[in-house]
Amino acid sequence: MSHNESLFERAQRSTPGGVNSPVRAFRSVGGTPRFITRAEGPYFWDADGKRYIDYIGSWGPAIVGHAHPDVIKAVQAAAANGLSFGAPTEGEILMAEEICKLVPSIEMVRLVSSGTEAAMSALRLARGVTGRDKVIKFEGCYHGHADSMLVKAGSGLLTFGNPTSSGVPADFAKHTIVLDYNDCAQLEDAFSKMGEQIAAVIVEPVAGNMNLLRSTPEFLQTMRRLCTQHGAVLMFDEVMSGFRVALGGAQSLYGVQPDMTVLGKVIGGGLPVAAFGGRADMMKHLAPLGPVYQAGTLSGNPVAVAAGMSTLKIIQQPGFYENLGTQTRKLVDGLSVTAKEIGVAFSADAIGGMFGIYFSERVPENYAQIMAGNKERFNQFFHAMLDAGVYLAPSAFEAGFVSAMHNDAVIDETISAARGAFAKLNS
Ligand code: KE4
Repeated sequence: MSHNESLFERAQRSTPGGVNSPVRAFRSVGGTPRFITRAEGPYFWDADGKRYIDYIGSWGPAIVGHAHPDVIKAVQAAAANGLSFGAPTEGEILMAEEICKLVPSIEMVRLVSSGTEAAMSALRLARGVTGRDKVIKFEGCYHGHADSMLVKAGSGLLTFGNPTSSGVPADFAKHTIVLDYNDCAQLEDAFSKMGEQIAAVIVEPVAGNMNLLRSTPEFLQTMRRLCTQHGAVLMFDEVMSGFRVALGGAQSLYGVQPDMTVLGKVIGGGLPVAAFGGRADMMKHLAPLGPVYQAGTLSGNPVAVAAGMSTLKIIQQPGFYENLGTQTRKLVDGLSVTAKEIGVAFSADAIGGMFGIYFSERVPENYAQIMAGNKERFNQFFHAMLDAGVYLAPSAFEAGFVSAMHNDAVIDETISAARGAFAKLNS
């Protein structure tokens, strides 16, 4: 039995599924999860000492590469001064000011400890500001596991949502309307029927939780127009796309300004920092100024903020995103060319340092097309790549992430591993 297998067996005795977050359990792809012992640059090593080229990067945070010396030094220095005070620190001001500088739509920001907490708090704020209950989300988008976000489309288009998780009261789910991503007609219809009841529209402007899916410019523009027209809050969940697809996030690429933005992942550099922010007139409804309550023992934690600030400093270096985009594009183009040479139905897409791979002829343009992809082939490809020392996201419905440390040699090694993996699919 491998060390990974014995650790997994033991983990399952004390933790449900043996993991602290479901996707890590490999249930979508099968097999034994790899227990990671250490990571450096574009690599991490498992409990059996095997090295992998890592394409999840902690699901986004490790954009500068694992164990970056500057980040480690900043964390060590901060930790030496104490881990948490439950009182304000200057570092939190610096982080807030940096976020407001880099994401101009954010006039004020509140730091929290996870993307779920940020999205949940932002939705409560939108409901508090508007005095309305309904929120619109989109099939395939994930905004963390707060009750009102664990909802799938109702039976009819505009019927109330149904919980996707047990434990979510139907009474909560009914306030969430789930529409199809990139469908402008549905948005128009929803607003024409219940515009004055809608507190917020929340969307991943570049989606990454159903695999990578680009929104069309008209989708975001329609959302912006309708929210303005009906007094609803337009909320971009950029927990994944923020500082990942571009320094200014997806909103800077599309030129659409939301009222609120949810952030996470990269701003913590691997430690727990997330945030929600936006128009000052809305943010001032938050306690202790206003009636919308939100709090957190470890919000703005000084050690986590040190990791985040060090990461934000590195990504602002000249050429950082040009390099990241070039390397990610090299990866997806190399995979596509190789698959074509071998005759495998495959496509891939990349935005900034985020990519999607699809076992379908063309890059999907909506949720249904993503779902129509060949999941079994992805799973075979995933394991062939894992055996070859390349760790992709363990699900056909997740995006992949490249770091600044994925240089040409790393990309070339990945492509040659893919050549073997594609060939296995055809054998
Ligand atoms: P967390 O609570 O996991 O920090 O963030 C939730 C969240 C919110 N919004 C978006 C757009 C997100 O992508 C996420 C979390 N992303 C997943 C990746 N599919 C985290 C991985 C996991 O669940 O273990």
